[in-house]
Amino acid sequence: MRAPYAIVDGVIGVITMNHGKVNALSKVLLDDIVSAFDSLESSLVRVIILRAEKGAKVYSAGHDVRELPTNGRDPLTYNDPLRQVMRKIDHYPQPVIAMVEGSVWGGACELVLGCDVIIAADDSTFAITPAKLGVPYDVHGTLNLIKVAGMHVLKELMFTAEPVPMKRLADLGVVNHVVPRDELEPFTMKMAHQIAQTSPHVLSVLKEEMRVLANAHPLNPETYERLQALRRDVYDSHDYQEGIRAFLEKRAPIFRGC
Ligand code: LCV
Repeated sequence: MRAPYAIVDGVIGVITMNHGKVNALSKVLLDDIVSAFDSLESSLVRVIILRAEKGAKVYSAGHDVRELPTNGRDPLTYNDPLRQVMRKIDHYPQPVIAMVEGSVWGGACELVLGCDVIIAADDSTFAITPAKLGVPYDVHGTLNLIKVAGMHVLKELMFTAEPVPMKRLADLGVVNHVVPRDELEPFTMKMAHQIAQTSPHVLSVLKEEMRVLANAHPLNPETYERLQALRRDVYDSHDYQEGIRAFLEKRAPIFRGC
C-alpha cells in the first residue's frame, strides 16, 4: 500500500503517501490515494489530511516521468490517474488539507493546490515544471492552477520552472499557512479538529457551492479544440521527446523550440 490511511480521534482521516524515495505520482500511488479516499468516505471522518512520511525531504516529485508516453499519445488526458485524484478531492464532500513537508514538483503542485487548505513547513518549496520537461500541461490542470494561484504568480512559476519557497506563496495568499517543521503536525491537527466541530452538512454544501461557482467558465468547443491542437503540437514535438530523454539520462535538455 503506497497511500495507507489512519483515522485519528474518530474524525480525522490521514492519508500518507509512501512510495519510494520521492513519491513520484505513478499510477499505483495515485490509484492507492483514490482507494484511501473511497474507504474514508464511507467512515464518519470529517476532514482529510494528505501528507508525505514524517521528515520527508520530497513531498512528491510530480508525475512519474517514466510513465509519460513517447509514442505520440497525449500524455495528460481526462482518465489519467492524477486527473482522477484531482476529481476525487474536488468532489470529496468534506475538506481536504494538504500538509506539506519537503519539496513539491510538477503535477504534485496541482495535487497540493487542489486541496481545500494548504499548510506547509517553512523549509518546503514548490516548482511547476512543464516548461523544463517539454510537457504540454493539460487544459483542466492549467485552469485549476489559474483558479488558485492567481495569474501573475502562476505565470512566474510556470515560466521560470524554478522552486520557490512556500513562505513566498503564503505571503501571496496562495497557501494558507507556513509554520516551522516541528509545528506542522500539531498546527494541522488543531485546524482539523476545529473543522471537525462544524456542521458537516453545511461544509459539504459550501464546498460544492464554491466548486461549481469557481468552475463557471464557459468555453466553446472550437476554443477547446484549439487549445488541444496547441498542446498536440507540443507532445508531437522534438522538445517533448528531448525533455523526457534528458530526464532519464540525468542531463539538461537541449530544446529547439519545435
Ligand atoms: C520518475 C523520478 C522522478 C519523477 N519521475 O533524488 O507538471 S509537469 O508537466 O512537469 C509533469 C510531467 C511532472 O510532474 O513532471 C515531473 C516534475 N518533477 C521534477 O522535475 C522533479 C524531478 N526530480 C528531482 O529533481 C529530484 O529527483 C528531487 C529533487 C525530487 C530529489 O532529488 P534527490 O537527489 O533526493 P534523486 O534525484 O536521486 O531521485 C531518486 C530517484 O527517483 C527518480 C530519480 O530518477 C531517481 O531514480 P534512480 O534512483 O533510479 O536514479 N525520480 C525523481 N523524480 N518525477 N522518477
